[in-house]
Amino acid sequence: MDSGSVFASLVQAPEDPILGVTVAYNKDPSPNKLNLGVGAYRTEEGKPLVLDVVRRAEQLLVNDQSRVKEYLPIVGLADFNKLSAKLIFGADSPAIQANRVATVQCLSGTGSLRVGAEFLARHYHQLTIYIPQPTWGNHPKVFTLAGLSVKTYRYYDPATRGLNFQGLLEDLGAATSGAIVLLHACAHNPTGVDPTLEQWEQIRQLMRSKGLLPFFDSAYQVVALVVWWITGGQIENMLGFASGSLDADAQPVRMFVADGGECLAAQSYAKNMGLYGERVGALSIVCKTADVASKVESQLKLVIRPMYSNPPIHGASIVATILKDSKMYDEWTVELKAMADRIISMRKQLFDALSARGTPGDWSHIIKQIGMFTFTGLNGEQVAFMTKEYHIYMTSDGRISMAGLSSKTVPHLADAIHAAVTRMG
Ligand code: KET
Repeated sequence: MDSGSVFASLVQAPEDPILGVTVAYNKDPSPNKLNLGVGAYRTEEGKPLVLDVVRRAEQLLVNDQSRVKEYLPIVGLADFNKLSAKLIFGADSPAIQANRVATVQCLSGTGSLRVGAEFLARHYHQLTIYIPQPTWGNHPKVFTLAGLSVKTYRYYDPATRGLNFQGLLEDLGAATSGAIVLLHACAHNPTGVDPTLEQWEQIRQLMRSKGLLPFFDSAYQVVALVVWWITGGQIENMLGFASGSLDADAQPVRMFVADGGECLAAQSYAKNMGLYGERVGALSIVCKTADVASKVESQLKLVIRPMYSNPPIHGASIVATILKDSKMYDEWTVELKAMADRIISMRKQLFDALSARGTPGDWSHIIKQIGMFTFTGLNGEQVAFMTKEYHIYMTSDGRISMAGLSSKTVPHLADAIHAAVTRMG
């Protein structure tokens, strides 16, 4: 009896394309079901992982009787903000030294993107934002609801399963001058395809020449870098990073800061510290002068205060505890390396399993792509088939979360892909 309800005319909304995969998975009674939808790390036993260093930081926080539950300032925990800016821009970043970075603690990556977008919609002269095609499914919604107008630039070429660099340059070259451009800082989601450093440099030059404003989404920082270093056999670099000696220019975000220009960056600690549900993130806006940065921060407070007043304290305290203690920081990178190693091993095992089955097609992209996901190239029909017949859950664009796989489940997935390709090809 809903006819009397003032909401009776509502239609049932569809589930979210990514988070809805988990909803469907949870409803499936099959003992063989496998969730490769959401990008969340799982252990070899298929269990969620809380990092040891996070447990230790939490213990320290609980034992510290001087800690209270007062409201944080609107911009969040000061230590956390400073450490987050250092993590993304580098400890010796000239922009940080010159106090021209405004950093505010936000609700994980999504909240940071939303606060940044609301700020731009109010204060930036161009309301158009270009996002890559394809991109994380939530991007267009976050930006549209904040009041920006979303356009796309070419990014991925399904034929080569690589970057459509020519298309990207053409589209950004034709973009309205001054427009905002969303860039994935590393480990592009869903494709796992990143520009090379040389290509980044060309993108930077083009964007700066047209006055396009970079907005970096950094949801996979460090995880992706660790994977990259390991695959390049340069593990020393990772340890160098822990001690702060990694070449600062080796990261796209830092290239854009080094040229003295302005940019925005949304950071998430969901994946790289496994703090998904704690909702810890930061938005940084790099400005030309300290004076502008101070005004920007004051305006960010006006965006945040009526939205959620101020951010939660627990997750940011965990992050600050780890980042400011060099021993805990090192432990964190070692645990990250273990996660990255497991993801890379899953890539190799899946590739080998498909080769062993003689599955038609070239599957080398499984080992070439970067980060948590493999963009398989499977189409919506093949994905639906795998879900129905094999109880394997993934997003309909054919993306699989490699972190959700284990040595035990690889054969089941390989069987499913083989059947999908040979029967639904
Ligand atoms: N940016 C990108 C590119 C991204 O993949 C995610 C999450 C986020 C931002 C936001 O993460 P947050 O938890 O707000 O810090 N992606 C995974 C989870 C999700 O869709 O919410 C995913 O793609 O599976």
